[in-house]
Amino acid sequence: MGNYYLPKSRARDDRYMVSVEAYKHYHREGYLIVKGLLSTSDVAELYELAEQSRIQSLKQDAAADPDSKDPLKEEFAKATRIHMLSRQNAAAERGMLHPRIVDVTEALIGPDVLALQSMMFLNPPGKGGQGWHQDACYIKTHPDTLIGAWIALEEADEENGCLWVVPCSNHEPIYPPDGVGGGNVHALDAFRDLHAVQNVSHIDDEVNTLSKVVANYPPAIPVPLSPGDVLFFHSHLFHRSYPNRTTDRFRRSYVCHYCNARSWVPWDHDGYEGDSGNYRQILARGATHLPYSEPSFGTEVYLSDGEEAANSVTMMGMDNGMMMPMGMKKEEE
Ligand SMILES: O=C(O)CCC(=O)C(=O)O
Repeated sequence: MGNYYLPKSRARDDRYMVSVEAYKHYHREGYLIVKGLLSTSDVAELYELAEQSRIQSLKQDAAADPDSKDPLKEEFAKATRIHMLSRQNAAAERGMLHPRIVDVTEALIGPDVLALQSMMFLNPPGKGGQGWHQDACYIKTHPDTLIGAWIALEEADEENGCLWVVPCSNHEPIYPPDGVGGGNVHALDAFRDLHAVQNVSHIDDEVNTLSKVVANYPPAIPVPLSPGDVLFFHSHLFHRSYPNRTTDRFRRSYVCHYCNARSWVPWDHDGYEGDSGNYRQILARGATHLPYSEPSFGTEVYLSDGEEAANSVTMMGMDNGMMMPMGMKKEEE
């Protein structure tokens, strides 16, 4: 028998298996909701991290403004998100490399998966929200394989500012933001009629002109989620969130980005030296011929050895027009 593709992840009791329908839904509609992907204890660890980060930032601000008398007001003034905790904290790294999240990304964009970015959202009452945008506009991967995983750490609904998506908009190219030389369009000069957009991510649709392209679609849909549910979304999908309209609830979520580990990644959160930032990103599954980083806090990842990665089926044409795997032919000889 010849060499065939071997699954990249070791068998695990808690391995999440993606259905064919789910795979098709993701590629057709640009998103996939996986209910209950993370356990209560996984969510509790990330929720605790969000709380610690919030309290820490409160302390820092209290020190900066010792005259402040109103802790609630001060709290509302906090940043709504913290980037790249996964490079500073073991729990954040575990969250980003969670095997069940990587199981899904392996099926959707893998088999080889690079973990790139993590963002902890706090979104206190009255805060947060990000207008229409496409994630690949911000993080370039060649080939373009970026995917986001939005992990709910508490109930996220329309009131506290859940995500909204435009189904099927993942088939759009990236619209280049005005004034930055084409942004991250994968083949800028190859389009006849691709136009620039202004103020992408601005919360006001009058100002953010990507909203005019969004208007070509049926109305966007909200994605309410419960703790442990994960929304996977394509990096070309039009999506947004609104400010938290509640007076008494936060909207904590952990959002991570991944790409196929064979993609060249001319991006890193805080810069890089050389041609690409691949060497700063963690190989979360499989193998790659490109540089990569290992987990800093010892989180276990399931990688393939070099020999396994090299295995593949080589096909040869037969006289009758059929294709025959080379390995099988060799065996018959
Ligand atoms: O969660 C949010 O409020 C916005 C997240 C988002 O749009 C993103 O991660 O691309």
